Amino acid sequence: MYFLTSGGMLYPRDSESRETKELSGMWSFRTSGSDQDAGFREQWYSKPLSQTGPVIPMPVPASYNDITQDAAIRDYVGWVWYDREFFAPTRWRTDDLRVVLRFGSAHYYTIVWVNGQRAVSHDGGHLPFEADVGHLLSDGRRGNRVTVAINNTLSPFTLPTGSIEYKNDTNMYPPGYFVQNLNFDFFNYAGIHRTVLLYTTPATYIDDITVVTDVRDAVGVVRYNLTLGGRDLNPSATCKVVIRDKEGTAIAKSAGVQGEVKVADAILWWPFTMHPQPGYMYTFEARCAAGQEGVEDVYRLPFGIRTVNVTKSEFLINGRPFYFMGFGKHEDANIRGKGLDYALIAKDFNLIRWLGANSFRTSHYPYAEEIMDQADRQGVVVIDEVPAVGLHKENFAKQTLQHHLVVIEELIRRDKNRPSVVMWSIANEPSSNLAVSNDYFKAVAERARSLDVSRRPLTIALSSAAAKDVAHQHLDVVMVNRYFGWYSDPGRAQLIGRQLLACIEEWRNVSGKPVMVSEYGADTIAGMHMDPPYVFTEEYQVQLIGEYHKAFDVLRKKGYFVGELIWNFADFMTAQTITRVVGNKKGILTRDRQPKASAHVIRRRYHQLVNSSLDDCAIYW
Ligand code: GCB
Repeated sequence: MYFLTSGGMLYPRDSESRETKELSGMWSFRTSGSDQDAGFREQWYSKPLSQTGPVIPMPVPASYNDITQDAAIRDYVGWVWYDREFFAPTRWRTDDLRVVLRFGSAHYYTIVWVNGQRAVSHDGGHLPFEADVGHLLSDGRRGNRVTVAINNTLSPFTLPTGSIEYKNDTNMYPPGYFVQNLNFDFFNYAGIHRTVLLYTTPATYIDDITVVTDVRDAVGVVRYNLTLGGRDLNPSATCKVVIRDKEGTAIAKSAGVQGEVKVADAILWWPFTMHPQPGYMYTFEARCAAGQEGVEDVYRLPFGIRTVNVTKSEFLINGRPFYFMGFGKHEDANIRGKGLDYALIAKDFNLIRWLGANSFRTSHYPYAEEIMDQADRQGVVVIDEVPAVGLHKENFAKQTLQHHLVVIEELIRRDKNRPSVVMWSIANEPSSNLAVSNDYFKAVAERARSLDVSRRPLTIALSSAAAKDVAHQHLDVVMVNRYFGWYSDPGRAQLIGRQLLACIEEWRNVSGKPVMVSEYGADTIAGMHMDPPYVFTEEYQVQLIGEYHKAFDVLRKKGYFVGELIWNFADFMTAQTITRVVGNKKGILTRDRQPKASAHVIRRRYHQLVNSSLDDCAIYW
């Protein structure tokens, strides 16, 4: 198998052989202004940024766009620069240790220098990247500097896609004037969005762990594979593996870099709507002394034991039918944009449980690992999506495909061990009616299938007409985005049932696969009321979703309809256009996470569905 990426991407965790040091806080920042090359020409990375021009404080992690009062920074397109200083403990200055600098994500194209030396570059946001930097660090007595240049420019070949348009009419625009067009409906937040940290491992280390689980007669079967990295790898090195339960008790053991461990009376990982003890996580503890020096590396990976299967009509978790009830979300909040925020993560998961939702889709890009951790631990099911949004005619190019394949690899490498992730979504609303998209998605789907040893099902949030679609043949589950009563026939809620039933039936007939609705909804200004209902009012959102729900109930009886995800969990920011009133307002919650009337309707429905349809299921708090 040919890998485009190299190495593992285990989440940095402290252990007796590993240490982490976060570099969160205030960094120095400035944009390149209109001279995009200045930072490279003048080598801003060779000294502190404050010595080559003016800087302002910029929080990390956060998007830079909404931090200042300056619209030029909010709307900036091009290179921005960050730096900060840090100390590396003297004890890290040894050949026995490897020191790694890791970024949870930065948007989009990023170059990193340590003490003026180039350390790593990475293309694309939403996913982690890292580099060994031990050899670049100063001795313990002097500080170190990390400099980061980030460019948020999108092209037809980036994911997500976009384009730069020069406006050449000098009667209308000054010379050199350009705009960045986005092929998607969310604000193009940029900056260092997730945690930056340093971590250490022994010089010979556990590079990656893959855990795949199965269940046979109440016995959990855990197949694992360890990859080792570093110099002086001892080919006959052995690894010890211990599986621990939630209390930390060792319940099974194995040895070797590959193997199978059996867990008797396994407590399965269940969604929180299906079991009194949901989100049960075991720990996979690996110890490898693989170097000639015999230093042991220890890594503890949380994992869950569960199965996922798709039949012609059903989505099964642990052999039981699962009906997706949830939403598409965004990483989005005021001031911090897409920046990681633990308070927001905790609040969102409390809201998910309050609403009784059992799932969400990471529309339209991979979310932070800290969010995924909560999904694992709280038993919330995730459809994990790559940032392939806005794929139209000109985007189905070799260059985009090459990047798409890398992104799929990076996502699967990062999230392959997560029990909450039950399906990969390999795109959102592509022009999958075009013949050219056939080979494209065939290639992406083949790559995803070959990488995920556990063979999670694949899907796409489709929006083309079923009869013309060429992508569904490469998928296991069909997701459909539909806006009847909104983008078509706005205000005519009475048409929704007829239109939705016809549409979904057609998808089923064409595909012969389980079908679900991955987006439906209406923009709604909180506090705006009108009766009879009128578009943009809370009454209309309630009426519209009520009509969808009636149709969903008819579809559920047909036996192949596997879920409903409302668009969106919360209001979110978009680019400035005349079709958006300070952002997209299809949230059932406001941007500051307060319920609109529709949130109560959704809450009642999700709770009732769980409590009525599956008698051994309830929402367990
Ligand atoms: C869609 C897109 C989503 C938009 C939504 C809308 O189909 O997938 O990104 O935000 O519609 O509100 O228009």
